[in-house]
Parts: sequence; C-alpha cells; structure tokens
Amino acid sequence: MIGENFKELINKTAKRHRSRVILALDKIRIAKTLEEKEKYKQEILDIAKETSPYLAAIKIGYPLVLATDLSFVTEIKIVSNLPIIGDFKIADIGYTNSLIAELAFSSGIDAVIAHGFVGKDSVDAIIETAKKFGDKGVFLLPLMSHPGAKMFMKPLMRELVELCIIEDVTGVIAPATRLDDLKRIRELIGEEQLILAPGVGAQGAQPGSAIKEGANFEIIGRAIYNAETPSKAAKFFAEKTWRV
Ligand code: BMP
Repeated sequence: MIGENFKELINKTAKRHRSRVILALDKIRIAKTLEEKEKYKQEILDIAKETSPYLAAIKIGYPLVLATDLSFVTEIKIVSNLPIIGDFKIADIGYTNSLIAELAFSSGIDAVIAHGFVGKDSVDAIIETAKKFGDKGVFLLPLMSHPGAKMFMKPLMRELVELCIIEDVTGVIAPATRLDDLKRIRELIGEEQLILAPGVGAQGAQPGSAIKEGANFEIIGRAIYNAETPSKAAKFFAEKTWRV
C-alpha cells in the first residue's frame, strides 16, 4: 500500500489527541492590502493552533492556497504540528498530476486527494511521486457528499472503488451524507484502507455517524472554523467521534 507512513502518522496523532476529526481549513478572505492579508493569515494560524489539540490532521485545499500561497502550508504545519492533507482533487493527465503532487509534497503536505475517474495512468503518476517523496499518502474519491454526486459518480461508484483497490491507495474519501454508500464502500475495500468522511455539520450529517458505519475519520470544516470558539467546537467533535 502507498502511504503506510502517512497512515501510521495520522493514527498516532488521532490516538494522542483522542480525536477522529480532520479540520477542513477552507476559511477565506479576499484581502485588498498586504496588511489585510497578514491579518487574515494570522487568523488562520490562530484557528490552526487553538484547534490542533483536538484534531488528527488538517486538510487544506484551493480556497486557502489561492487566498494565500503554497508556502503558507509550512506555517500551518509548524503552529499545529499536525499531518497536512492537500485537497487539490487532482484530475489531469499523468504528467500534470505528477507536477501538482510534486509541488504539494515539496511544500510539506503529507497526503494528497485525487480523482480516479481520469484513469489508472493518471493515478499511477501521483503514486510514483508519492513514493519519490518517502511514502506520502494518496486518497481517491469514489463518491462525493453533495447532491450532484448522484448524477455521474454514483453509477460509477463500484468501478471507482475497484480502482482504489487495484492502486492500493492509502484510502478514500466517502460521504457522511450517504451512510449506506459509505458502508458499502467499506465492505468493498476491506479494513486496511482509510476512509475519510466529509459532510458532518454544515452539510447535515451527525458527528460520529460516519465512524459508526466504518469511516476512520470525519472531515469537518465550517462547523468548526465558523464557530464562535473554534477550539470548543473542535473539542466537541473530537469527543463525539472518539466515543463511537
Ligand atoms: P464542510 O464541513 O465545511 O462542509 O467542509 C467539508 C470539506 O470536505 C470541504 O473542504 C469540501 O471541499 C470537502 N469535501 C466534501 O465536502 N465532500 C466530498 O465529497 C469531498 C470533499 O473533499
């Protein structure tokens, strides 16, 4: 399996913090001046730091990286001391995929999220890059959590899961908003690969519900970073996901 090191890292962190929560740090602000940008970055670092004792990892993606820059990842890593997942939903030809993965891993990102629907050679390119960087994590998306996932992804879910098995990726993203499908995905992929489940809080799923059906972690964004006290919210979700 690719990403055994990442799996060990996130599991150790989860145990230490008694939490199965991955914070989706998507909070953005369009800064008009350098001063505003610095203020925004400090706000993000404060959230990362205050929530970190209650998290297993932080997931960053296009919103945060486009609002700042890729090197900001290092600062988030330093203040939080957590594994960082780069959610760029990589979905291109193999060559371009390897460039994106290389940039992500070079910036200190420990695992990336990619689409499998582009085909095996595209995924292979990411896995090769993950190996080059010392067994980084690679996650694929066999089904998403939003309503539109029913259109094209749901009918292909089984084939997309099969690719995750063939590629022996670190794990998959599966929806907390569709627990029957999540359960089915767990049955199909077996016990080894990790399942990270978004959809808790803002998208309506209950905390702990995905863990009950076989997910290893729940990805939670708005319900934590938009809370009045993000650390309190993170603590609440940590307890809910750990006690299942
Ligand atoms: P929130 O809890 O604010 O809804 O955030 C969920 C996070 O998980 C977002 O970063 C979103 O892009 C991501 N996500 C998702 O919601 N559904 C999926 O199927 C896959 C995702 O990566």
